[in-house]
Amino acid sequence: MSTIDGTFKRLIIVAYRLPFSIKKTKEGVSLFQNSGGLVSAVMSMAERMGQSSTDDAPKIHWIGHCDNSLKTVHESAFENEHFIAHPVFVDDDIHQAFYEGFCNDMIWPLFHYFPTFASFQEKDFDAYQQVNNRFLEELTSIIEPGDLVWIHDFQLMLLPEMLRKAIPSASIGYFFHIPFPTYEIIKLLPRTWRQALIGGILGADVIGFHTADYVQHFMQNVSEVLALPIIERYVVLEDRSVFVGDFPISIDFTKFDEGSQVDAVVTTRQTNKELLRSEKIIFSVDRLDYAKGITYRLQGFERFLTQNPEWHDRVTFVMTVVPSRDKIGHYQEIKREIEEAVGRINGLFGSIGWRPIVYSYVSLTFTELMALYTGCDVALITPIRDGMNLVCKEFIASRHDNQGVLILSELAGAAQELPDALIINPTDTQEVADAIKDALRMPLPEQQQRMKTMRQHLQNHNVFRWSHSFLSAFTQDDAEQPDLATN
Ligand code: GDG
Repeated sequence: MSTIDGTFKRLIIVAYRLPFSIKKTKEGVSLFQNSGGLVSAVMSMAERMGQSSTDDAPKIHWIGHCDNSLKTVHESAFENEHFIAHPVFVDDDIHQAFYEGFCNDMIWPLFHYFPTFASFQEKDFDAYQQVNNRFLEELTSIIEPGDLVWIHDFQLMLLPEMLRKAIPSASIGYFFHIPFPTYEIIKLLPRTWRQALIGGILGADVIGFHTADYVQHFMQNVSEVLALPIIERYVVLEDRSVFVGDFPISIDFTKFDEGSQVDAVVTTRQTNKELLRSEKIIFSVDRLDYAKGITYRLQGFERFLTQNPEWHDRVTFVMTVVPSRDKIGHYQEIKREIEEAVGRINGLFGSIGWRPIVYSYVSLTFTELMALYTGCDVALITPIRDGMNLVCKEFIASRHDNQGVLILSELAGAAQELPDALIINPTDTQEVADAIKDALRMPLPEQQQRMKTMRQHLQNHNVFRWSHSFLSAFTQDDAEQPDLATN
């Protein structure tokens, strides 16, 4: 049997979402593999493990939430060539309080610095504890000695400590995908909640964040909330120490680089160009979310149009918003604001032959997404707060032609790695308007030079390097760890 980095027997991923979506069909069920960064990274690790042994690549175990309508489906159906999925079923009312309540209406706004949007409900915290406990039950039913458990994201902050208590010798990694805020924000949480959440994460052996800032914020919270000693990158507990590091997530560079050449992408790109008939195209795509800064982005574009009439009729902003969480009030509100702004700007500046903003509220296919990444002149990515932001990295990796300009918010984690983008503050609508003008006029050699530098960085810092460096933290030399006896 091959091992992960020579140390672990099996990898168990635990994340709220399974690696595929499952649909009931007449014949049984169909699995649709999702192609997100985490799934690609994990698949490549499985392949690497297979290459280093005479066995086939071992399947990765993956624990995730599953809709109750699939409860009657036999467990053997939850398996494909890469993954063995272990579904976690949760009663509908508990799931709603956990997911729409605690996760998306409390942690998400609070951790993205929208404290006034956060709703602090005891019943939601109870549900959060119950759901983390349901994941624990599934985990303890499959875990074996020698396994490495890698837990993901803000939906499962209590799980590392729960697992540590159940199986003290377990090897546990935890990765946080959204920003980790300063203590001034965390302080808004009731004392028992903040102690439980930070203590919960500390059940892991290795904890990862996207940036050094988030690591620093986490460490500050560990000191303030739990008064635990910290030595360099380690939190020192009674009987063990926990490594906390920055591991910026990335993308499968080759998939996007090669995807740009695929026939269907080339054809769709050409069709888009013919339909839009615009000298320049600006593109953005985000899930519907107040943290993505979509309304400020529209204000910036409006200001650009007001100040630069010479660009009227010549530039089109293709803005795609992907439906998300629209049962929650703040999401419905932001959707209404976006649609009002688009209507107003198109009404103010548009003409019979020119629609300044082509807005759609849809999910794009991979081909459509690639056609827009590769067919636009400017990608306008302006979140008010974003853990990393993969869209900007995908845009760069797609630009095999070394052309195109990235305008990127300084509040996205990715900005720390991509200084060759035009970095803006998303609430400074004048800065956004100026950046749009600069991007549209940027000479080709400058575009190429900036794009080449960013592409080189992402080619080296891809998602495989991310997962590898996270997992390598488990095999660090013991000499690097703090001496517990002296503390
Ligand atoms: C969280 C953090 C962090 C988007 N629209 C379509 C589509 N997408 C794909 C993109 C990209 C992904 O969704 C979005 O990734 P982001 O990183 O931008 O944002 P979140 O979903 O909020 O993710 C974030 C991330 O976790 C990873 O740690 O970077 O900060 O919030 O891959 O391609 N894909 C398709 N059609 C669409 O319309 N096919």
